[in-house]
Amino acid sequence: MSTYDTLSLAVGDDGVALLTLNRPDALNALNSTMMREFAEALDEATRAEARVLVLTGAGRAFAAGADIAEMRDRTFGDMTDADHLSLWERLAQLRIPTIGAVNGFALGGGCEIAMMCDVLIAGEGASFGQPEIALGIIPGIGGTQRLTRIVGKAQAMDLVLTGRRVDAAEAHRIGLVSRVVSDADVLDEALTAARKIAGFSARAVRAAKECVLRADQTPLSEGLLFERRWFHSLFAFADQTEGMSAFLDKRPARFTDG
Ligand code: CO8
Repeated sequence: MSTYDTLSLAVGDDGVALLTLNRPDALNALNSTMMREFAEALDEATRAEARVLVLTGAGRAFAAGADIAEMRDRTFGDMTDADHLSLWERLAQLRIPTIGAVNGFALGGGCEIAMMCDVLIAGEGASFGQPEIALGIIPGIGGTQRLTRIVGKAQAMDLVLTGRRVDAAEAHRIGLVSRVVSDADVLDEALTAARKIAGFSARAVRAAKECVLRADQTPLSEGLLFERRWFHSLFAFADQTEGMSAFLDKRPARFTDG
């Protein structure tokens, strides 16, 4: 377990990394120290050869957004010169799957980070929203772009223009989250899913993630070709023979990443 000032990281022998945002007194508001440490922790998880990353928040929030106290006196020059915010994007660039375990508030930048995760598991008491409009700003790390791609224009406009919060049930209905479970079960559910993914062939998992993400970025014909090429490629590896042999032999597969 590595403890930073604003978060902690634990990478288990099972290949699952658990990254916990940890400023509970400020509802895990995302400040510049946390952004720097977040990038360092992602590097650490990569060095430790984590196969799946679970991201959660300590206390009663996943994250209630960017730290408003830190941001209030910033100028345009401060924001653009230091390129404040850019390191958060590192989460979206991870090659391994990421699972957000959302307890409580996921607002503003917190909702945007949640949307960078590949799978989102929310507790019944979770709430999501892009309340930046009420602060005289707009979302800055994907709240107008990822949200629109995930839930469509009608829902995204509603959330971004009114700043209203949606509860976990509504978030599930509009396709913002993958699963809703009881608040007490969120982390366990996420860790169980992470362990399951970590047990599969790493190359197949990487291919699956890359292909799904491609769907947002290419015309259908290109996406289908990309998927087909990956599908063919996986037949180059021993894990394909093992997975299919295990099925036919009626035994669990022993993937070796070979
Ligand atoms: N920034 C700084 N401090 C915060 C934040 C925040 N975003 N959210 C909560 N806190 C602090 C409160 O100031 C309070 O501190 P203190 O105890 O010292 O007064 C403590 O956390 C507890 O909060 P509340 O007392 O307000 O708790 P409530 O249960 O009454 O309310 C809410 C919870 C509804 C979540 C409320 O705190 C709230 O509305 N928070 C702000 C939400 C918000 O507007 N978020 C958007 C911020 S802007 C943004 O995210 C820009 C995104 C683009 C860049 C992203 C880069 C990371």
